Amino acid sequence: MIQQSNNWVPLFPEKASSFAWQVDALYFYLIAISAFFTVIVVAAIFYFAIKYREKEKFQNGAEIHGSLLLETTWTAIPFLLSMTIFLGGAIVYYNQYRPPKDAMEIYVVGKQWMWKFQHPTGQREINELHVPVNRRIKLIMTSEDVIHDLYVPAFRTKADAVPGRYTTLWFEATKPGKYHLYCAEYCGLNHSGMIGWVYVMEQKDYENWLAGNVSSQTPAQAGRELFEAKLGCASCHQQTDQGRGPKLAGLFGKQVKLTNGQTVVADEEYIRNSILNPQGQIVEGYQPIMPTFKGQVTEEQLVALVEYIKSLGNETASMSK
Ligand code: HEC
Ligand SMILES: [Cu+2]
Repeated sequence: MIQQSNNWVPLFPEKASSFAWQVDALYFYLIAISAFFTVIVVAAIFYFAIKYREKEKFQNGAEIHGSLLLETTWTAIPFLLSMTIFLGGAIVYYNQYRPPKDAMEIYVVGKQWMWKFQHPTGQREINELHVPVNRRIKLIMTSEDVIHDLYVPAFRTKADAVPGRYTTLWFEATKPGKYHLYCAEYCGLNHSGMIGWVYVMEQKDYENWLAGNVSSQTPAQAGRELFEAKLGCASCHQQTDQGRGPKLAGLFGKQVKLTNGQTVVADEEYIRNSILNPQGQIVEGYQPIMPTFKGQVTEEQLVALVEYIKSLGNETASMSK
């Protein structure tokens, strides 16, 4: 199943994402520059060692004074070269660390010693991730215990999954196939077993796969249940502004004014913190009465709550279904 065919350097993992070639190009550019200067320097060492060897005892060399041309050249060339390295690196970095807005979002929870994935349609998988080809995928990751790091060599990308916060990683797979997935941060005894596969499928196959893995609930539906029934958030957060807590519809992505004068953007991290540490950021005009839910909700339930609150943004659309 693993396609190794059109792999132009046999030692390298396959290139299967939209930015894999950029990472490789940068890598080979750095290798080429290093090799070039290594050869020049080593050659010069030998050349001068022989040319200026001692031909006569206690010989004095001719004095050399500065040369502006020479000094300008050996300053300008390394400067320009290092700027190309910087620019190349910056471009690759920006591409990788700014997930596109239209990406499909999949939640990832790392724990000793497995990767848990949940699709927007609710399907869950462990140590396996099925994704459609040619589609931008954004992973929203966290960890239940220690720091892990999700790494897919064929996509040339990786990112830490950190307890207590959300990190993201995005990619667009360009070739159907089966690719290795690793934990790339030493995380304890069975770290080496924290591995799995990414299955990149044609859109049609992906839909079949989704259909064959019926899930009882989407994260947003599970979140709604928690919100309205199990955790009782709805007793304070109602559909109107009359409740004891602010109404949450349309909150996601908006600017929120806090009592300390700060303004923050309500992203996944903000919602997560609002649930676990409500006293940390108090919304302007409200009393600090929200209890903490730390220890009462699992990472997966948190994800569900975040997804539910996100889904309230387009409430009218989802209500009419
Ligand atoms: C006892 C009432 C109460 C309960 C129960 C409650 N909240 Fe709150 N919540 C508040 C109040 C009051 C605020 C505004 C003050 C603050 O930021 O702490 C708030 C703020 C928030 C915010 C930030 C809102 C914004 O406009 O920025 C979120 C998100 C939130 N709550 C989610 C939840 C969730 C999810 C639950 C259930 C797990 C929950 N709340 C349970 C009272 C409550
Ligand atoms: Cu790990």
